[in-house]
Amino acid sequence: MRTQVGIVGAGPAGLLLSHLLHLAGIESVVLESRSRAYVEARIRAGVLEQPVEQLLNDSGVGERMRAEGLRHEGIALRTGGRDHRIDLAALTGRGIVVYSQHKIVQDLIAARLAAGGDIRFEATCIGLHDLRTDAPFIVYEQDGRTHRLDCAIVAGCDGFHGIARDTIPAAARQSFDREYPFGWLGILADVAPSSPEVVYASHDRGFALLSMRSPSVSRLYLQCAPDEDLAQWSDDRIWSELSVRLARDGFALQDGPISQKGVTPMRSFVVEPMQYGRLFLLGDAAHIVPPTGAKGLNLAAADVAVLTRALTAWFRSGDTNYLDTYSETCLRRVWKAQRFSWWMTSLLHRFAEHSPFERRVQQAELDALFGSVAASTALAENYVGLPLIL
Ligand code: RFL
Ligand code: PHB
Repeated sequence: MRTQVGIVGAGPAGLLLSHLLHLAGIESVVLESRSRAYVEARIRAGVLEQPVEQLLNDSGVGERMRAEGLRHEGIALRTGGRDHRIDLAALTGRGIVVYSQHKIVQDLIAARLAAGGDIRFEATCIGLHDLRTDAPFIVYEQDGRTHRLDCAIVAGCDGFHGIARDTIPAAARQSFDREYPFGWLGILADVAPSSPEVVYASHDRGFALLSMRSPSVSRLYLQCAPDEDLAQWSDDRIWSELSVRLARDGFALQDGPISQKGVTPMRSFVVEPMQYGRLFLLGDAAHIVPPTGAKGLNLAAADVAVLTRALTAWFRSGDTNYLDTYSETCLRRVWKAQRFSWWMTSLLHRFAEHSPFERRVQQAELDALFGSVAASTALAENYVGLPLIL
């Protein structure tokens, strides 16, 4: 079997890449270790930056997002029982859309299959070979048999725990890693969101976040230990901790049945470069951000935009300029998002190791932000999203 671009992973990065390449007349095959049902139900990100919203609309997969996505023009930062609203629209002229990642995955799979696209589910890649030649190939297992996919380019879109990144010899890559001394306990609940906009709360007992998925489904998070034992968290305990951390005069947190619970450890990670011969890394395979800035999915989409431009030029005319600068171009945006996500995380979480002095400095930084249009604008510009290609 032969194709132009062999794509490992059917998350948002792999699927969007396959879709945009198809629009540019480039063939691909997507190999995904999980089932279609599994990837279509995996609950993850929810906040789309404006440039990503536009990319989905411009490429013809935005119909359901336009109908069901929740358009927000601001976010609230809550501390000391008071809200400071970051007016995204007034500060930047733009906003965000709250729309579930798993719906984007569903929309992209539907679009690829309708266009005759080749996505192979339950097909696990076990090796990427001859990456430094012009005839690389992927070995994968499906239906108990081993198969080979020959391609001109391999796109490693297999997430943080995939195989693509580790295929690059250790001497040819450098990793930058930071683990945070906490995680997030996230829930999905069948209850109308208690706030019309996303709320980021900094509290002495730890950070909390109120988000949503639809007018009747809420998504909330609590800062917790990175290895927090979920068994210790009854629904009642979760709701009562959320109401303490999200408290504000005139605000009442509505509770409801919890349909999903999970703990996510928090880390920042980047591998450089994001290319090795004919292998290109995209999305979580190359970088992880703590979710406080809501950047992970958005960064994956930006990598896809950069690689699509590069492959379009290369397949059309043999022009290697964009391909040669793929990693450098992506990393400019990746590091800006890393900085922003680290800063939002540091600003809003409770760090056990902080001295009383450092805690006061953290509070003063929030206060300085609230008192400054310039600082609020810097936050807003990053939150609504930098241009996809910097
Ligand atoms: P994914 O989505 O992990 O997809 C990788 C796919 O590769 C498959 N795979 C393989 N397939 C074949 N062979 C192999 N050997 C394979 N190994 C792996 C996997 O099964 C999977 O289907 O990576 P991708 O496409 O790069 O997308 C990245 C995003 O999923 C991620 O960055 C976001 O979800 C992060 N994130 C958020 N991002 C945002 O932009 N806004 C948010 O509000 C936001 N909130 C979040 C988040 C992530 C969270 N968690 C659970 C990590 C909130 C949470 C709680
Ligand atoms: C979410 O809705 O899941 C969400 C929102 C904002 C974040 C992270 C996650 O910063």
